[in-house]
Amino acid sequence: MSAFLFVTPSWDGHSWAKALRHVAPHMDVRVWPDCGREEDVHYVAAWLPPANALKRFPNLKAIFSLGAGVDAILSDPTLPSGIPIVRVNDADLTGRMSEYIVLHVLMHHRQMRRLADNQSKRVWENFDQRPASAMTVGIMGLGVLGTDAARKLLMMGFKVVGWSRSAKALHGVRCFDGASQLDAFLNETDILISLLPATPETDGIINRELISKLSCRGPLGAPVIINAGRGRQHVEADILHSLDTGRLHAASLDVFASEPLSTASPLWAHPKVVITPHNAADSDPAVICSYVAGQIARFERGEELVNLVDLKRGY
Ligand code: NDP
Ligand code: OXD
Repeated sequence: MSAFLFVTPSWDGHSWAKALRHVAPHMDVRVWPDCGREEDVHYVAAWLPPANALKRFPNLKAIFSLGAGVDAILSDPTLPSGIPIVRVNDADLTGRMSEYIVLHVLMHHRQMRRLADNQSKRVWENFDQRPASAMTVGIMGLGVLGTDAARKLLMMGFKVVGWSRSAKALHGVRCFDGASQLDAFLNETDILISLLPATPETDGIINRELISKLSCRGPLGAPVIINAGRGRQHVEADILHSLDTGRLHAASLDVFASEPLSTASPLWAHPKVVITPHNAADSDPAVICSYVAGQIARFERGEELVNLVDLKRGY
């Protein structure tokens, strides 16, 4: 007996199970907490699994993250060791993220909030509007998502710079890498995007000091931050302080240190903040289940799993 278990306490696991049964009708698919015999569970697919959940399955062969980020799985103190962890790398999710990035870059660049405010007051204000080529977008994280977003921003005419851990060569993108080149990257950046994973190195990276190093030479006179990576990366008090002093022009935040964002957070009502509920790039059950079923079929034929998480790097 080989069973597949969905551990998705904050999502409807049954609709995920239905999608997997559709593409792999032969599979014994179960939904947490109804695990059945724990020895039967060979594969788990997880999103925000409860701590200590995965150690219960002695015959686990692979863990699938149902999103691209794996920080919640890796933070489990009793995560079974030696089990491969596969993350999502799929064109559907990547395309959704690039939609979000292009949307928010354009929204700030074309000052849509100012226009909406003017409309609400019946004000006809034809302010100066610069072309995309006057704006440099800096992307922290040039992985699967950052690379696609960079490509699409270039197509819109923006200048694009990028920063990653290891050196990269991307056509049309000035690439920086490592801690020693971070300041040079920030100095070029008018709109900063984070598509970094959550790791100890990226925790709190978007703080007052980093913001003070961003360019103020862009068309808006102060930089913009768009965080679609992980909420632990930005320091909320520093974002608010920088917005209130004018050092930061605006921020789009899709991810937060604690989700859902507390109704008491001052971010909600801040006129320079755009909040989205961690939906920059949703995981579509039909798409992701066919990706997972494909990986299991490969694995059972004796082929390698792909898009494995590197536990040493933490992403
Ligand atoms: P990848 O692993 O493909 O890319 C991660 C990138 O970050 C790589 O370029 C990596 O550098 C870089 N990086 C990691 N650590 C550092 C560091 N310390 N300093 C500099 N660069 C660093 O991930 P994806 O592009 O697929 O996804 C990125 C993140 O986006 C996910 O981990 C997740 O947190 C978030 N996400 C958010 C979603 C949402 O809806 N808001 C949806 C999906 C993902 P290198 O290339 O050198 O390894
Ligand atoms: C994520 C995702 O990692 O939604 O946030 O894929």
